[in-house]
Parts: sequence; C-alpha cells; structure tokens
Amino acid sequence: MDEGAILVAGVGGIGCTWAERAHSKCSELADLLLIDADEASFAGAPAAHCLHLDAGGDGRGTAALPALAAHRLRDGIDSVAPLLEQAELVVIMTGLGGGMGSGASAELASLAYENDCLVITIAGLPFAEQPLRCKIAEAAIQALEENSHVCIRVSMERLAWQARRRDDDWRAGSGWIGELVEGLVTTLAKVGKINLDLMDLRTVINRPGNATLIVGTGTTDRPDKVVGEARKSPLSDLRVDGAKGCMIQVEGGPDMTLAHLNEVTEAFVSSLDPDCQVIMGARASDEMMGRIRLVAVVSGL
Ligand SMILES: Nc1nc2c(ncn2[C@@H]2O[C@H](COP(=O)(O)OP(=O)(O)OP(=O)(O)O)[C@@H](O)[C@H]2O)c(=O)[nH]1
Ligand SMILES: [Mg+2]
Repeated sequence: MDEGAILVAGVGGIGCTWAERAHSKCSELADLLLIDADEASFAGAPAAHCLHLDAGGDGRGTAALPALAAHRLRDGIDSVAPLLEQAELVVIMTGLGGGMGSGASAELASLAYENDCLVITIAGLPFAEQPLRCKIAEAAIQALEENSHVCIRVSMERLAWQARRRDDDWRAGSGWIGELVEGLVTTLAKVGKINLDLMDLRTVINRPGNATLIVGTGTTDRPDKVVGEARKSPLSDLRVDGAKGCMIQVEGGPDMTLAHLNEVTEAFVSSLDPDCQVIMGARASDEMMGRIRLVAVVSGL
C-alpha cells in the first residue's frame, strides 16, 4: 500500500488518546489525525495532523453538545480533506457520550466514505450509570454505523474491568485497542508481500449483517491459547459462530512452523459457519520471535 494510504483518526478526548497510543505502535505505516476542541488532546503527538475545533475560542470541550461538534467539523473540514483523498483505509476511534466524539465522528466517517475509503470505526460506549451520556451515545452510534463499513462497539465498562486486571489505565484503551489497530495496520500495509489486500477485505466486509474485528496474541508453544484469547475478545458483544465471511491473518516469528499456522487457523475457522468464505494470510517477522498473533475480520453475523 502507498504512503498515506492508512489514516488512524481520533475524535474527542478519549478517541485522541486511543488513536495516539495505537498509532505509536505503527507510526511508520499510517498517518495520525487528531480532532478535538480541547488542545490538551494534541500535546503528546507532535507529528500528528491536528484539527482544533474551537469556534467559541475558550479552548474547552463542546459541553456534551454533539450538534455543535458536527457543525464545527463541517466548518473545519477543508484542512483534513487532502488526508481523506489520499487514504484507502481510515480507522476512526472515539468515545461516545460527550460532545465532540458523538457529534464529529460520524461526520468524519461520512466524509471518508464519500471519498471511497474503507471505513473502520471503534466506538466506546459510556458506563451504564451515566444515562444522559448513554442516550447521546445511542443516537451517535446509529449515524456512525451508517457511515462505516465496520463499526466495532467497545464497552468502556468492560475496558475498565480489563484495565484493572492489567493494572493499566482504561482511558488509554487498556492495550487492546492499540493491539487491534496495530495488527490491522501492519497486516494491510504489507500488501504485496502476502496474499491479502484491501479488495479481499472489502469483499469479506461487504456481506450483509454485522462485522467485527478480533485479535488474539500468545506464545508459539501454545497456539491453542491464541485462539482462545481471540474468541474471548472483549471488544465486541457479538458471537462469531455464525460468521459467513472471514479474513484471517496469522503473524509469527521465524520460529513459527506450518503446524503452528494450521493449528491456529483451523481452530479458529472451525468455530465459524461451515459455509463461511475464508481468506487466509500469514506472515513472519523477526520482531514476532516466540509469539503468534491472529487478527481476523469476521462478517455476516
Ligand atoms: N466514568 C467515566 N467515564 C468517562 C470519563 N471520561 C470519559 N468518560 C466517558 O467517555 C465518553 C467520551 O468522553 P470524551 O472523549 O472525553 O468526550 P468528548 O468527545 O471529548 O466530548 P466533549 O468533551 O463533551 O466535547 C463520555 O461519554 C464518558 O462516558 C471518566 O473520567 N469517568
Ligand atoms: Mg472532550
């Protein structure tokens, strides 16, 4: 894939944190775009393209007003249009329930969609004890789904629970989101070396029904654990058993053998629909020595 073809974008406070952290793991393969009303969101990423939507001039948020955020994005969009024209794949990350993420992420998705990009969205849903935020998020996720090829719902509650177990900060995405995006970006950026490309991904994703992304990592000596972890992927509430389409990419170190590869792919694919259309790819890299990672896009759920 050409330079600039993959764009990782964060919208709102949480979205910017997730995008920044995910991008830091694959910065040589993708561009980073951060969009927020709060300038503090850009502080940790000097190389990012930043869109500061601050019509009020007070440097703060949009105070839970999604309509205002959407309006501001439309006003400021000219500066990010060249990035969208160049991109083939756009991964949008946002936390819903506030103003900026809820209002502006769907606008960004729709512009990317219009530019013929493949649009993958990762949307955090607010804690259940915040009813007003949940209401805002519900309205926002519909618009986001309409304008994305794949929209992955992430429960922030689950993320917080995972983060506590990992002794990590849930606001930073608890590691999972970064791994998922890194896996996807490295897989797709290596097009040409492997038998996977964006057209394959489009074919699989465009099946009717829901789609989601799955990631599982583990060590070469326990390939079964990689699949177990992938199935328990906490990023989505969907069950993958009935999947009609699947793109699976297995990445390992130079120590990965064909037997490892078969074990991982067969165990994973056997949990899907018997008529599932499967596209497979594999890749070895030095930095994966001793480890195996499975990244899958499943659709038709
Ligand atoms: N419980 C809890 N939830 C939070 C916290 N921070 C953010 N969230 C959740 O994450 C969602 C998105 O938050 P942000 O990304 O900060 O919001 P934003 O898009 O920047 O929106 P505005 O700042 O209102 O423009 C909110 O709806 C909350 O549900 C927190 O400290 N505690
Ligand atoms: Mg904010």
